[in-house]
Amino acid sequence: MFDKILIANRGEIALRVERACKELGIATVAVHSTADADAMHVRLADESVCIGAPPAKDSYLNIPAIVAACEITGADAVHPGYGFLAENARFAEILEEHDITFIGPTAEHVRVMGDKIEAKRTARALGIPVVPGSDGPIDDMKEARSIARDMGYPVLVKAAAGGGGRGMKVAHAESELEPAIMSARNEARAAFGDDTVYLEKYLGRPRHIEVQVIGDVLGNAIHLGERDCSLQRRHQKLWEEALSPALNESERARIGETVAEAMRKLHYRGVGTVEFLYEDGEFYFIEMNTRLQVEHTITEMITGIDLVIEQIRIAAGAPLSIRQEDVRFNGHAIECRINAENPKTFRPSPGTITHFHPPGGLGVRVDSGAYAGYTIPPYYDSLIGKLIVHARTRNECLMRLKRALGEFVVDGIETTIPLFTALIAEPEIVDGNYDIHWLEKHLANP
Ligand code: MV4
Repeated sequence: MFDKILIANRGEIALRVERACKELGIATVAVHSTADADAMHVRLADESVCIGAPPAKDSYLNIPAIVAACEITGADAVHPGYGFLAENARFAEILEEHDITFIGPTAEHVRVMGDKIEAKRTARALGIPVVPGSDGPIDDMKEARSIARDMGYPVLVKAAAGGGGRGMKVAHAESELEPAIMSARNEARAAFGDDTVYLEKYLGRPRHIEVQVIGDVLGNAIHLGERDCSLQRRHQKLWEEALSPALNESERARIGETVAEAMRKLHYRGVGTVEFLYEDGEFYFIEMNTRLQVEHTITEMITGIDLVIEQIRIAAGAPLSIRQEDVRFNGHAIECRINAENPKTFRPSPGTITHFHPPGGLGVRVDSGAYAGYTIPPYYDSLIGKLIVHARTRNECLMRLKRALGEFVVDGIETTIPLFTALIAEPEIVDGNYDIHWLEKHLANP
């Protein structure tokens, strides 16, 4: 097992990883930019190293500085968290070249799943249902028109290097296809330096359902059920649930086992999330994330499994500590992302928190590094914490969530808390009857 883990991240996820390390008796090294010197993840770590100026490129994305911090402190493994370098295959390789363990999948699997065309090909070969589409990059308009005609409009143009909605354009008719491809290429070239695009049949009212998987070095792989992440605004998840209110037992077992079997065939090592669109009872693979996700917490609440402890044990070569038949889904969990943003305009609201009182009580968890007197820096994403609520049923969970939101005091900045209080009063939310467009439609016509 590792003696010392460097956490190459910040905010609530850095704290989350520190907690797992401490429970395993592993020393922790925090890294921080000059803007995060007073952050809680620095205070609670055993050691800390300043790795650069506030801009991420100078600090949390600064691979030489992070490797140097490992050398200085003698860290024998790095946990990347999510975002920043978590899905950077080159970072994983560089760490391995320095005999430092990257707590994550192999660089090979990070690379394969980072290319959305390669990821689809791999998923399909492993027996996972995928969205009908071009099966490869679009090289010329003649080919594109032919494929789109065969599929039927609307079609979606997607960037191979994309993900999270970047470099995506819809074409509702052939006349829109070439402009959509040109626009997607330009956006992809600017954002990723790679203008490779592919086509998919556009699904109009799907849900976003993702399946949590864990694999170990011995080739075991299990699934831990799904999460419903359909409540998003501009591809930013705000409210996630486990399990999905839309799936029945047989659908859940079918997609879970399909994914687990695929991960066994792939010899996938570590935690991962396989993302689907779900429409009219059918699942369509869109992407795989080879990292721990923000919303891993709700899976932990219903299964009782600490996903970060599993990640660390697996990276140290241990076998999975649970078998598929041991996995139980108890109750229901909902996570609300507390962002330092205006709850109506979503304009960022950085600044100093003057009072911070998180809710508590049975089934209430708050993962946050915020505290009274903490000044939220403007350089990073606006997430200041996650409110996670667990109860025996979804209705009890909604009641508990409403009570917890009412207790949550964050003064000095604006947050998304009032948004969630409003959502709980919406009949379609109470019924779990929403798709990926519901939130943006609701915000446009409250
Ligand atoms: C789609 C789609 C409809 N049809 N693919 C958005 C980001 C990336 N995860 C894939 N995304 C989508 N892919 C096809 N063929 C709709 C979306 C999409 C979406 C997906 C999940 C959650 C929220 C979304 C918001 C807008 C579009």
